[in-house]
Amino acid sequence: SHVMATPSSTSTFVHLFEWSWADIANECEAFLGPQGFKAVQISPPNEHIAGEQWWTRYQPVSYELTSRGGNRAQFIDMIKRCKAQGIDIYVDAVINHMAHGNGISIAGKTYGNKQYPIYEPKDFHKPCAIKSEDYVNDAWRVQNCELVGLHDLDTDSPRVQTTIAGYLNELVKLGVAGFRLDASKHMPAKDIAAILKQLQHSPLIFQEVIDQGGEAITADTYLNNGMVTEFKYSVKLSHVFKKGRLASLKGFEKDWDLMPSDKAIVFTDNHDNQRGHGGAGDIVTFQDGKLYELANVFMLTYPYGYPKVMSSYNFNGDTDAGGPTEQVHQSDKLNCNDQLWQCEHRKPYITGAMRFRAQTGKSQSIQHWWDNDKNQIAFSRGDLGFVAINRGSQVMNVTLQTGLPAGVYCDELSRTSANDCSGKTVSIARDGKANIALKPMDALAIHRFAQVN
Ligand code: LM2
Ligand code: CA
Repeated sequence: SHVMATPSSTSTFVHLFEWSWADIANECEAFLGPQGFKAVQISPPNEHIAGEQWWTRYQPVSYELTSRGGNRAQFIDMIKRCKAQGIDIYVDAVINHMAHGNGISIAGKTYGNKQYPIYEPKDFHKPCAIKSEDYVNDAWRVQNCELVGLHDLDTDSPRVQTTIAGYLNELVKLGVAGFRLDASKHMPAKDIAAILKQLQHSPLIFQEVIDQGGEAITADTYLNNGMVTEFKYSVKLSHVFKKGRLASLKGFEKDWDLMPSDKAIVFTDNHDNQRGHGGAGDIVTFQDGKLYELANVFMLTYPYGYPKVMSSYNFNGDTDAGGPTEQVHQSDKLNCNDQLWQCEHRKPYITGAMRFRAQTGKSQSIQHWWDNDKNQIAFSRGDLGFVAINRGSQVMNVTLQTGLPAGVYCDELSRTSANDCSGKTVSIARDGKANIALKPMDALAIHRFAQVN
């Protein structure tokens, strides 16, 4: 039976959206392992419909490991090479539904009339379409009807539950350490519980439930099964960074009515809402440049939830567009640039904030909160670290209590690696106070384990 795996408070993971298995293996070795990320969320590895759009991955034809990400051998190689770097793999498991209509899969198989290599018509709910008003007033329809025409599996049936559990168990046997359960809101929590009960190990589970309030189905129903995506965080954090006041972030966990920290998966943006799909709003994304980096700095340095860094590609306004055809890692170059893969996780401030979280995770307390009532804030992580963010248009120049012992500290965000002190430094006096100077749209994060001797 299922025992819940929980992440450590020092951990951060990254969604390498639409990256191939070969690229992910290379990234684990070249960057993620050496920098200290905990895990990668990969795009769905199951056999899916043919087509160029990114969302073909969300239309399963079978649970065979043939996808745009690569084949089974490449999948296994990725897991091994990432594991050797200390990096876990989280699979995006699409288990609420199968592909819409009739067609051909990426592996050349045909499907149609609810006939798939692993399912037959009796494994599905009677067809009905989820209408937008159902989300507000009809929980049954949200879970038993079809989401955008995707044939809805009868997740209440023992045969379907065993088939899904078989898929997840197979992945765990290959070394997969966690699952994002896609479209969890569209499955009754008790069906998910019955599937998880059949798992032979304890992978980390996080359920994708879009709950921004006001709907018939609420995220809290799912907390007994594992972690849950906290969409309120993404929307509200985006709002504050784009058009609010950073000072209003003081005590946000209570103000925003969020789920408990140890249940929450948090993110600035995700693969859906960054392009106007699932639960979109006015979301902060890579297109916001420095503002986006500062939002990530806040997410990563503040002790709430298990943070997921989004790693995207330029889609030039085409919200259906698949990823670049160029691989990220080519023999002579790295295709991380404005036109192709965005590699947000490699932006120095984002990577640096991830390292800060790894170093300060032992202290969950926020102390010495300071703000100027506008867009300059600062806080300490107990006596382990101190953060300041200036999203304002004025220079920040203020003497603050840091809660840290006297010394000269290296800023984790602006140094080029964890072994040098090439960026800003902060001098803390005997009384714990320091002069904090930041240009507009800048931040710093210092901690006990990066000091000038
Ligand atoms: C999810 N979470 O609950 C994913 O995060 C989201 O990306 C998925 O939608 C969705 N649930 C189903 O797994 C994406 C995409 C949709 C796309 C579906 C299926 O956002 O636009 O729908 O995947 O590929 C597409 C078409 C839609 C069509 C449907 C069926 O956009 O117009 O509906 O395929 O052919 C007839
Ligand atoms: Ca369903």
